[in-house]
Amino acid sequence: MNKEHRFETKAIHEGYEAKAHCNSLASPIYQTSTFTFETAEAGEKRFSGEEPGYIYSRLGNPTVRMLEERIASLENAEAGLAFGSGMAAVSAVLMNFVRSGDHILCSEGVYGCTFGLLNMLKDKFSIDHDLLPLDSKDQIRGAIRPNTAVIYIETPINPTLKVIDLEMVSSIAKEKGIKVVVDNTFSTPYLQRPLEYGCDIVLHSATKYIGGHGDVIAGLVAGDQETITSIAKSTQKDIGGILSPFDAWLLLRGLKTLPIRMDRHCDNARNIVEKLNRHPRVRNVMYPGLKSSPSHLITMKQMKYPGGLISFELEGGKKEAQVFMNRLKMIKIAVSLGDAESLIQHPATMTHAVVPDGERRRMGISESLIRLSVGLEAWEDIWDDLLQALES
Ligand code: LCS
Repeated sequence: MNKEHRFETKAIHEGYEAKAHCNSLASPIYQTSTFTFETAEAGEKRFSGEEPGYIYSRLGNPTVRMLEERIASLENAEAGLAFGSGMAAVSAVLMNFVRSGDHILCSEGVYGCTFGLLNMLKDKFSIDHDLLPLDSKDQIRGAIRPNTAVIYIETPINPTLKVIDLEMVSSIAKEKGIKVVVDNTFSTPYLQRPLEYGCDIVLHSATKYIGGHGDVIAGLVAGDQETITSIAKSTQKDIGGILSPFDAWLLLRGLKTLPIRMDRHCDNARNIVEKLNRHPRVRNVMYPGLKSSPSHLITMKQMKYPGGLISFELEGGKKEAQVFMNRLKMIKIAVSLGDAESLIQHPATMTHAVVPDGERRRMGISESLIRLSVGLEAWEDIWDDLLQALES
């Protein structure tokens, strides 16, 4: 594969050589748990690392490896790793970097289960954390402690879509030798590549845009070879949250169309946002592409387009939000995002229900907040459905 190829080409070809697989156009699925050794001595050499080769699919699998090479290339990273879920990726990365007594600095607003994981690390392993807006140098410098091991960022943040300046955070982290981990789920490498802004590790819930078809749960990680090897040999191998070969194959397929799907998601979102923003029942539309958004300038700096998610509030509270959602006819009520189908959810009672009330409010998640993952349908049909639910 030519490393100079553009993103769209790499998304289709990187990690796969047909010649090495009977010239099969589609990549084969190595649906096997283990690999045989010619002799006992050959097995010994594989285990000692003296001879390269596959051993057992928890330690590596050819179909999964193709995916790992592809995501590494798309994120401009040295190496990649695949996991059985986004949360398996988040936990393997964090546990690789921290030990008991350490501190994690985290964006004020993360996916509900990441918030749950941070609390578990605190309660069980004395790994403390602080959640902060991370929107000024002084604030970040003031929050860093001698034991801060990791700065963990979601950007855009789920579900308020606030954007964090990756270059600013990583420059401060570098001064102090702290690792910066970025959850790039909402952007995908097509819209934003955090390693190019000096961050150390990027991860994804590949369940979302990377898979793109609502049929797989998966996680991906990319970064420098040394860190990726360390994760592969410890928090991946020994905790074991690996991806199945079939699910890796679904993601290889999903990645081929990622650029064109993202273009369409973003175009549709731009059209819907304009309409939503002008509707009298809708208030506080959160979309980093809006010129009025506090995140607009940073978005323009570090993202190709502002993404395919829109959050907004309606007049009223939980009841009004639920009545509105129940009136929708085509848009599906479901958590997850990044699928062909438009999906809508109520973060306060769904994805972020595990976050205590006060903390949730500090994250900017009110009872009337609704998150829409704009799908690939004709945007006019998505808008018609929203409009009839707003006006009926
Ligand atoms: N990171 C982010 C930003 C996420 O949104 C999610 C899941 C995860 C990590 C975890 O990934 P998973 O293990 O589910 O693959 N977010 C969800 C959401 O917003 N709705 O449903 C799941």
